[in-house]
Amino acid sequence: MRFAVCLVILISHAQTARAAVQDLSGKMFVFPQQTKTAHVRLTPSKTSFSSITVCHRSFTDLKRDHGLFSMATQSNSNEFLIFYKLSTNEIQPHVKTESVSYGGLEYKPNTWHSMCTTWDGASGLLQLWFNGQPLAKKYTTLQSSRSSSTPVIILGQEQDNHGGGFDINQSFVGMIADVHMWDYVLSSCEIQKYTAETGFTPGNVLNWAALDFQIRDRVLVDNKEMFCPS
Ligand SMILES: *[C@@H]1O[C@H](CO)[C@@H](O)[C@H](O)[C@H]1NC(C)=O
Ligand SMILES: [Ca+2]
Repeated sequence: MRFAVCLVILISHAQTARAAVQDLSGKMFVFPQQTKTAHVRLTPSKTSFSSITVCHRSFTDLKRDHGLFSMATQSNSNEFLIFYKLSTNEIQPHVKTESVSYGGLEYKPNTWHSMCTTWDGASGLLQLWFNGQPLAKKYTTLQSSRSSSTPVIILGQEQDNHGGGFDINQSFVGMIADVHMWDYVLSSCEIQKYTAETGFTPGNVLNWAALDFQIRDRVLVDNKEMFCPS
């Protein structure tokens, strides 16, 4: 009995340690296989948002639909989702039950793409910045993201329910880095600085340089630099 109690303490301690905050500057998550389980769960420092900005870089050669950033609440599995739809070659940001589409983008395979999505809860306007280029502002929904349940934020899989409901055919394979989230609309200038990787204000909800995350199954942390510095 005493041994069992000790074991429980050890296990819970190990889980706490695994979820420790890490500085991932210069690193990336590698999703090397198509699975319906492998993912990274990010713990945000805030849980309700009147506005949102999410920025990330990703690299893939997938020729099918895939999720790039999935935040679910108990009431909305697509509370905030960035999704690539192959059939129309569109990046589709979702807010709650609404979504908008951005087509005609050069979403080339085996290339890093920077994306920042801003959503202003006061006007309902959403805007995607693709590789530093601002795209048309589009209307989504007015309701601010206030929820009794803690949002679950997942990279590598697309949630169809709060923390699960994954579809192998929407999983992400490739690399994701530099994930930041703010609870306000980031200025154009700050988004340009993010894209250029020069001294931007890190996310106050998710900060890649102090990221609270847990890995499930085969996802690896690796160095992002892929070329010899000249
Ligand atoms: C995934 O896609 C493959 C190929 O299109 C299909 O055969 C399979 O049934 C799909 N799996 C699920 C779970 O939808
Ligand atoms: Ca889905």
